[in-house]
Amino acid sequence: MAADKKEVLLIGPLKPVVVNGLEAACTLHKLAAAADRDAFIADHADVRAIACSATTEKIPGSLMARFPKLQLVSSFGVGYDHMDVKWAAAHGVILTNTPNVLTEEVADTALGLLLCTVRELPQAENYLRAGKWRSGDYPLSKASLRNRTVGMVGMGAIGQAIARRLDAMGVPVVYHTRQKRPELSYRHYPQLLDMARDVDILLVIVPGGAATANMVNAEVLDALGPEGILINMARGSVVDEPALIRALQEKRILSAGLDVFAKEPNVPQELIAMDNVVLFPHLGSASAFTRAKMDQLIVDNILAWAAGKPPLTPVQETPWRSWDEV
Ligand code: 8YV
Repeated sequence: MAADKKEVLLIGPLKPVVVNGLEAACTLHKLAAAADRDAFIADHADVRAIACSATTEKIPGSLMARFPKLQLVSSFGVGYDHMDVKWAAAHGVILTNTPNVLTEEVADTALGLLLCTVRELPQAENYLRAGKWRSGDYPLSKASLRNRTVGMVGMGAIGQAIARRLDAMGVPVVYHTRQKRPELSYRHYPQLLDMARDVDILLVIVPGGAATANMVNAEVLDALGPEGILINMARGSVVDEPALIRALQEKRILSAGLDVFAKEPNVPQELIAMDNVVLFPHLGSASAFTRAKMDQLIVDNILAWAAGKPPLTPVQETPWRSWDEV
């Protein structure tokens, strides 16, 4: 019955899976369609659930505070550094993300970026397209995966999916996390610097946010050394971008493959000008197949809430106990 429909505020792009999925069961208020964003928020201050359809939409505490009855923010993306988790935890708001459904896709993309960077595949393709092959072969790639160990910075679900792929390719894997994962047989490094000294590829796949900000800094890059390759599949914030640019320019590391940047979609001109980097426009999960699953999970978390059931994928900082009153 229409009268029973829950009110939901949608922040972010009007994606068909999200809009259709939510409109089937809820009354949806679309912030993206509002002429005056501020007035629209004030008019809908009573909503108890928000859907957020893009990680580019920031959800600070000051925004959540404008909805005094807020119980749930169901967001797109496995990463949730765009939301103020501390505020939500302190105010009893459950945040949900979209893990699991993108794990294998992001791992596939990571392998693609790794191979492109190590074997210079985009550069070689450009060489062919520019008609240069007729005058001679593309130079041998400076690096190979055959004589290298990959040091994973982060070893969550996506990190492990990447490591499984590297296992199959016969590439040794080690990892750095704050806590050792006893269930894994890969060598664990408690200190990132020690691992950077021992390996020649760092593959970054940790959550963004304050705890990991700039953890790959000039010191880590110098420990990686002149044969070193950095692959970042996580968040731009994890790497000190100006330090990385300097290390690449001064050949203190060999090359980098980057799917993420500090100020997306703005990519520093210095990186664009370099031929020893491979740059992807944040492609990790970006297939129609996987994005539809992520969008559906935004909807399914809201539908669970609307039915008074536990959310499917609350983030660990805001575990679900009960919806006092839905
Ligand atoms: C998206 C991601 O590509 O899920 C995440 O956290 O980073 C990716 O799946 C990204 O959110 C697009 O902006």
